[in-house]
Amino acid sequence: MKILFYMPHADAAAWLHDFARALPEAELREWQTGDTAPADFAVVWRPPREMLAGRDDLRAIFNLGAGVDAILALEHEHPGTLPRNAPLIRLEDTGMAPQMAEYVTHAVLRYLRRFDEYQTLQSERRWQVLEPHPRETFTVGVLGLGVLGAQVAQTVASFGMPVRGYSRSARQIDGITAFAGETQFDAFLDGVKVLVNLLPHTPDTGDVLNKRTFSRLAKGAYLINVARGGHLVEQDLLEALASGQLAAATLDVFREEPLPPDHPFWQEPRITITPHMSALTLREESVAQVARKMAALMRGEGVSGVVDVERGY
Ligand code: NDP
Ligand code: OXD
Repeated sequence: MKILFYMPHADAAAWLHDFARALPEAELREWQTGDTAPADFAVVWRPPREMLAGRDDLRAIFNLGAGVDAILALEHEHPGTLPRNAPLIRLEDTGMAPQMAEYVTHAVLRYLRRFDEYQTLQSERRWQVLEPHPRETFTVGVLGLGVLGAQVAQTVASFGMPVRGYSRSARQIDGITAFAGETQFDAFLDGVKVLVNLLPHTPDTGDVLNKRTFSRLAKGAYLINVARGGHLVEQDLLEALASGQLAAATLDVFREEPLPPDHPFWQEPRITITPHMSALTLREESVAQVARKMAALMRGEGVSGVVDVERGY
């Protein structure tokens, strides 16, 4: 079995070492420009077009992340980049779900207990107890009830806040009030106090965090965006903060990453910024999952995590 690897800014030697341990029979190589030698599998993160175009020998492409928006954007820009018969397979959890649950729960509790405001009071040397937010109306709405969203929703619900979830098809998750499809979108949003975004970035979900969406939330709501920067209309967020419709936001993802030094978000104290770290790709778990799926495909078996290219996730 021949495996091509491409992951910019990663320790390629360490990844190849771990793959070699998991699949001792495999021949592994890091892809270099001009490499068109045969391969069975490509393991990639944000690959250049030349790596994949015309590679009809591939049995599958493994995306080293949960989101496939970047690789699908490449296909959209240059149709035919993805070999026709090789499925695109994404990571499923591989340790990202608990990280995401920690990140989002931390942000939700910070707002519930008003630590963001206590931080400001401390900077002004003011000793003042704030009226607590009532937990029973501190409704958290999670956009996306997939591998990550479902675990986030359940973890947040364990702290006693009402939790709603929104997906494309109907889902049933213990302790979560579920909404599905466009016709239930407004009912999902109405009165939500903390909106968490864990949707994939697709043609249907781009710009979903916009003025209209914010206007349906409770006055003084909070936004937590951990999915993709392309979901957020940036100017609408700044205006919603200025009007008080939103009280604060925690953002882990941005339209342009790294966030440019002159971006207005850096100047807005009610926006908390982290550098796309809410759920990092973990090498050990990812190699184990990908290696297991490669072995299954070699035996002619099906695997989960296959992306529906038309749907975009
Ligand atoms: P999944 O594919 O498992 O879940 C996607 C969820 O979104 C599903 O519930 C799906 O509905 C729902 N959905 C998709 N399109 C729509 C739509 N048009 N309307 C309503 N619901 C929709 O993805 P994951 O949970 O694994 O990951 C989610 C995203 O998180 C990734 O795509 C990625 O962008 C982001 N991410 C960010 C990271 C970070 O570090 N910031 C790390 C990892 C991921 P249905 O259940 O019906 O299919
Ligand atoms: C992912 C990410 O999609 O890291 O996995 O953002």
